Amino acid sequence: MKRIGLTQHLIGEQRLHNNIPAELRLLLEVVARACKTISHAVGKGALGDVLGSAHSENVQGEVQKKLDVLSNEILLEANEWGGHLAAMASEEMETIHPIPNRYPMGEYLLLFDPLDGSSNIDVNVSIGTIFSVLRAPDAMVAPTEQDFLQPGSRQVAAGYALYGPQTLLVLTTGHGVNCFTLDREMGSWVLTQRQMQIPEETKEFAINASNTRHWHPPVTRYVDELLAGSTGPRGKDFNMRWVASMVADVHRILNRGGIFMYPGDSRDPSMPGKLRLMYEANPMAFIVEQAGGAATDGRQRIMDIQPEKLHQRLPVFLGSAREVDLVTGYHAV
Ligand code: AHM
Ligand code: MG
Repeated sequence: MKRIGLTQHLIGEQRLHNNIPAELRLLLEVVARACKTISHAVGKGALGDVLGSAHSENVQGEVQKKLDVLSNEILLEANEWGGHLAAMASEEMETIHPIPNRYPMGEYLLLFDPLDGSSNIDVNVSIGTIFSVLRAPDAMVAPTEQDFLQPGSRQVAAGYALYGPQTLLVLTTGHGVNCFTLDREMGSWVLTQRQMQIPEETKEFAINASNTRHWHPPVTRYVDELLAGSTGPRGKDFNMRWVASMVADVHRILNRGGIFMYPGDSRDPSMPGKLRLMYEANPMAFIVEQAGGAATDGRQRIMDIQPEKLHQRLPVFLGSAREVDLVTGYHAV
């Protein structure tokens, strides 16, 4: 089989669709390279002295792990100097990170969750990096947080790296979803799955069931119907899976179908959900839609939401379109 690397794939896509100018290609190559470095650090574990807490908190009040901080630094350093970006934003930083004056300023904005699945970092369960690319507004002189607040439908690219038994890179630039496997000996990303499509028929769902008692009625109704199995209204048995790393759960759904839910619940009205719109839900929604699935917050398409804050949270329902439509419909009654 002829091996196609990331660069060759991106150039091929540009020739077909004229959607990846050289500057965007450079950006994606640099992000992919940073993910290789993160993968290497993750793989060292205790031998690299990278496990455990960094003894600091991020803006969301979550305790940062050493690998959260390290992955954030790797992405910042890799992307600062290339001239392709105007600014970056991250789950781990309170506000945006403009490109320092000593480097040329590019026309893209990059958002990332440097290491998603924090609770799995120290226990050797799959974790990942999620990223989203936006175009900087035309007349922008010095980037501000406001410049990032664009709906997900404006993303020009999104992807995730999955650090599991294999290291994978899943990427969309708006013409389907492709998956690359890291060849660890060669240090290169090799195209291994083209045009991924989420199967429509599914018997699998993902939700943190420990929150059951806090759910709102539409979520309870939907999950109860799944749990009722072959004797319930769905007429078939469903299986439950929850990795607690969104990247791993989404990757399973891309390959095998299913629905991922992190609903809002009745605990804290100021927390409409756990996941963040700009660097978790939007990139995943873009990928899932490009693979034929759907993504809503229970009421509307995630990518239509006009963001109000960089670290805005929301309920998330994504995966096989029929299932997402069903639970979204339950919110309307
Ligand atoms: P993180 O960005 O701090 O890692 O949080 C996001 C993660 C998702 O990857 C995952 O789906 C969810 O939070 C897990 O939540 P829970 O701990 O409730 O299972
Ligand atoms: Mg996260």
